[in-house]
Amino acid sequence: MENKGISHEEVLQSLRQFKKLDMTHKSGKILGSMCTCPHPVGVEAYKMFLESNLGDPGLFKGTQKMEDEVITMLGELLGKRDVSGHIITGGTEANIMAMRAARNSAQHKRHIDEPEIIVPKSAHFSFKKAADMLCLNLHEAELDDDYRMKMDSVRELITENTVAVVGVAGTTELGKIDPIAELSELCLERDIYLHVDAAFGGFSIPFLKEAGHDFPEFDFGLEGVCSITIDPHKMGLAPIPTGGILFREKKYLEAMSVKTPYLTKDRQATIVGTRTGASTAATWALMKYMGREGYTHVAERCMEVTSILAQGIEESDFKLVTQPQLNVVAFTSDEMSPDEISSKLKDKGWAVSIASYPRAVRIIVMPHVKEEHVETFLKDLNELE
Ligand code: 0PR
Repeated sequence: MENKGISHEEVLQSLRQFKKLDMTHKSGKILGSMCTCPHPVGVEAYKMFLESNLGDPGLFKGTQKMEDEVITMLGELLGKRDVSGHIITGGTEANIMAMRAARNSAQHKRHIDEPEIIVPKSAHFSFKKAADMLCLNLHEAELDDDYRMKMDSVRELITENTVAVVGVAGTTELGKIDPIAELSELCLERDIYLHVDAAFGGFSIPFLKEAGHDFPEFDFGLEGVCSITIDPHKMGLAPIPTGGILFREKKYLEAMSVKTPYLTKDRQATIVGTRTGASTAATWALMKYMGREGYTHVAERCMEVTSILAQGIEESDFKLVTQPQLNVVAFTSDEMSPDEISSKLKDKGWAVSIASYPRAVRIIVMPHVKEEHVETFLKDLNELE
């Protein structure tokens, strides 16, 4: 750092240079991301609450009131109005919190030497972080032919040390929805904590369902579901990294809260201490502004563009890995590896990502991906050699 500062204008000039190196969602070229252009109404709300810290909520009573309202609105969306939870730093923190609540709740009932969790093979890598940090043994359940968690495999993996089972509603790589109703039944029967990772699907499945699309049950309407991850920064259009964690009962938050001696609230359950209120403000503003109608429109548009892309792939020399259930399309080719395809597409300016199971090119049709982008993409894809 220099001794003397530079002018505001010089700072801005340099920032613009850095910004030029970044890709933008608006360009339509980012095809492998679960993030999207944050909605301007959310951005405005976010900016208004930059100094509010929900880590010390007594100082920011308005923001705390908004968080309570957001949690109720999210609960309503996911089948139970009176849930407990927080707006946090994204899906990873949400999943870690859920695993912590599950482990501690089980430990309160009885001593477990080596707690275990069962996740589908398709689970997001945040569960590996959670297992590492919380000293949990992680077991991966097999998937069926349609890449959904295999119930037989889950049953086989359950032991007396199992503290949680995880199902995913909108898998990271293929957008699949695990058989949550069956998991719920099994977990109730065996008295095991069930967490649903709907980081991606939480802001679209309920709306698509309302619009008449056929989706399995996945939320608190199922008695066995103890917690749900839902990320407003993915299909909820909020600025990154806004995340959400909801618990069926307050006791799960209490099972992991610690004393906070000198703050305005005496206990805290989130992983982070100082916690931005801006994410809460953005989510509150967007849920009010968009309404169910607005979000249904966004989710339906994404599914329409997904169909156009999937159909285009089917009509080409490439092969769909599976029929999309949500707005994720994965494909392979007999001639080129996914890495080769990705690298050739990169030369044409497209940023796709690669699914690991099965290995395939993966595209997430987020709201910034429009029909015209998909058409140009398919043209470029068909010209690859
Ligand atoms: N759960 C699921 C089902 C997810 O898909 C993700 C992230 C998480 C949890 C973790 O959420 P956070 O990243 O908010 O902690 N899924 C995306 C992925 O790993 C995240 C992402 C987004 C990656 C944009 C790249 C990117 O450009 O693919």
